[in-house]
Amino acid sequence: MSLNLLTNCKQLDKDFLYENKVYLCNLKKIQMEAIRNIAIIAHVDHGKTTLVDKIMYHCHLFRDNQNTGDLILDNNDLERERGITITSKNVSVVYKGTKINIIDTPGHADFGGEVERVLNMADGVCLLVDAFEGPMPQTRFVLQKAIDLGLKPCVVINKVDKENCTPEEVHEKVFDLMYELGAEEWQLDFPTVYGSAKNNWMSDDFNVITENIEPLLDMVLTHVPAPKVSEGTPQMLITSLDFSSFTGRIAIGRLERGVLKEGMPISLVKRDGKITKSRIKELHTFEGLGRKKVQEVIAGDICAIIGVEGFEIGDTIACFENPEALQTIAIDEPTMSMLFTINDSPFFGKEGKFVTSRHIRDRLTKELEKNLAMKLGETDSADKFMVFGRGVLHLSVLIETMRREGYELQIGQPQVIIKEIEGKKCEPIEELTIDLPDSLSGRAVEFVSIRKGEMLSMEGKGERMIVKFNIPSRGIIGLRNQLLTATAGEAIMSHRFIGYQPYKGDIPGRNNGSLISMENGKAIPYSIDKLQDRGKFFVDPNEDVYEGQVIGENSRSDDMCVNVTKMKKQSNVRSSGNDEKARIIPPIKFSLEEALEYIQKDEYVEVTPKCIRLRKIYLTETDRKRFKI
Ligand SMILES: Nc1nc2c(ncn2[C@@H]2O[C@H](COP(=O)(O)OP(=O)(O)OP(=O)(O)O)[C@@H](O)[C@H]2O)c(=O)[nH]1
Ligand SMILES: [Mg+2]
Repeated sequence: MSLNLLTNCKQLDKDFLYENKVYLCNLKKIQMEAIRNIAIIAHVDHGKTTLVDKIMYHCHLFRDNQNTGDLILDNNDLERERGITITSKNVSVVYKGTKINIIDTPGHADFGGEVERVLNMADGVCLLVDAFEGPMPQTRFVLQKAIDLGLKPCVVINKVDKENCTPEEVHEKVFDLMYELGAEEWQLDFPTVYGSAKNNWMSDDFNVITENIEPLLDMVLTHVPAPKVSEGTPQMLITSLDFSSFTGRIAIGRLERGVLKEGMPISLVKRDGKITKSRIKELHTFEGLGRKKVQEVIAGDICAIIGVEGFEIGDTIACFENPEALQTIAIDEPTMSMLFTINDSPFFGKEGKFVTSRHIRDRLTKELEKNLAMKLGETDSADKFMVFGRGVLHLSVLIETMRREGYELQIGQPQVIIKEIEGKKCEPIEELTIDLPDSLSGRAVEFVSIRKGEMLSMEGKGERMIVKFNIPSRGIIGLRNQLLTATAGEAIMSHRFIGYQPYKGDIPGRNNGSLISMENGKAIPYSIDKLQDRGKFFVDPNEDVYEGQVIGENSRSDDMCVNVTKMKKQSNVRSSGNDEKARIIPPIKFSLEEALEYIQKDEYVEVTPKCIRLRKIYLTETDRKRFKI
């Protein structure tokens, strides 16, 4: 945990009592029917979490002089490091006597499953759109889900402080998009506010800067309907789960109908219709950043239930005597798979705590409980698991989390899921948007075309160009790296799955082969220096390497075995050139995603709490020849 975050947390703890008092005072004013449940949805980085910060400040969840920092809800390590939201979060505020339950959602396409799931708790959405970028691929995806679920959209055109932004045009585009997505008339009649979450203001008119974000909150109160509550026995769809080491698993969802009470017996209707009986031990509602124990919850509110056993997301908590199930949650299928296997490299067990196949299986099974867009498949070996997900980032976040928890494992090259549809081999296709400096757009088109992408449109915006393509998901793997290198980090790309289409033919792989270590031992600086004209290295001088490890990239297209463990021959004569003169170029260090996108079919990424190494699946050259992959 970063130091900053730690101090933040301590500060939060200290002020918890104070906040609770303020909160309870506010709460007294609430009439229970005054509830609004909203989800904040948008494309990645359009400012959702920043806006939720400002809402929390405005509704006095913190003391005026309390410094809680930015992006309060992006509170796990990975979210902080990457500056993106990965899991959705619930908070609640009280505004003008109404309790607003707010669900902050992730914007990256790989976490779309998370958004689909939590939208089931909302009655309305705040759709944020960047006033410069306009609707982007994920805007479309999340809006489609919200429209399909019959939620009321409220539009927030954010970042109007940006230079060259076009709020009016963006507003029109949002309308067109909604129309295209089949919104009904009452949805098309959406209210809009403009503003800058970062600068803490929202307004009905983007030319009129206001003092705060009240216009947005007023919009929510006026236009998002209070939860529809029908008469009858209790019904709650379990939409999320949480875990506490004291009380075990906690079921979270919105109570659709009836009343739930502490100690009450209930029925749990599983997704497949089976019914088990259970009892509610404790009930909580969301209050501020945390939760509060309550005696009873009435329909419309979002609550957390402790004590129900054997539940899964998508099950219904219903009346003990006459249980009636709600429609369960449907989520789009995964499009990508990766092989997870135990680490069998010579460095096995040196750096990790959890290394056996049972450890890995248990951890993966636990993940499936809450990560609905992920699936687990068996293989012919007890040590290997096929994990299916929505994209490289979706799976790599899990791998990175496991690595930090002390797991050691190896991952195979990401594969897209190929399907046979009407006798034809079909593959997932995505819409890809690349936003880059005008002068470099030619390069981007070239890269994408090689990867079987077809250009759909090209639109200039100031000095930048927005190019849209349809491209097989296969072609996207590794593209980000290539584009960033070619554009000196200037390209921004995002993609969205659109459907399956007939297979587009072979896509050429990496141009360069691997440099493979021939021996176990230390990488001697002298040897690295001698081999530098053969390619680029991934290992540091004096790092331990093993036979079969991929230690660099060959400048040619084939693989080459090299010996970096060779010492310089000792001689009596002092040579004029010695080791100190060796000028070793710093090695290339891959992030986990880069490594996963880099490897070939016959390679693994070895992931341990300390290292990310690349290796050949078969470590010796004879094996590689014998079992050609
Ligand atoms: N110029 C400008 N920048 C903003 C505004 N609102 C947010 N940002 C910046 O945009 C970046 C992304 O903001 P976040 O709030 O993390 O965006 P998000 O939508 O939560 O992103 P994900 O959760 O990863 O989808 C941050 O650097 C913010 O400071 C705004 O109104 N104007
Ligand atoms: Mg966010």
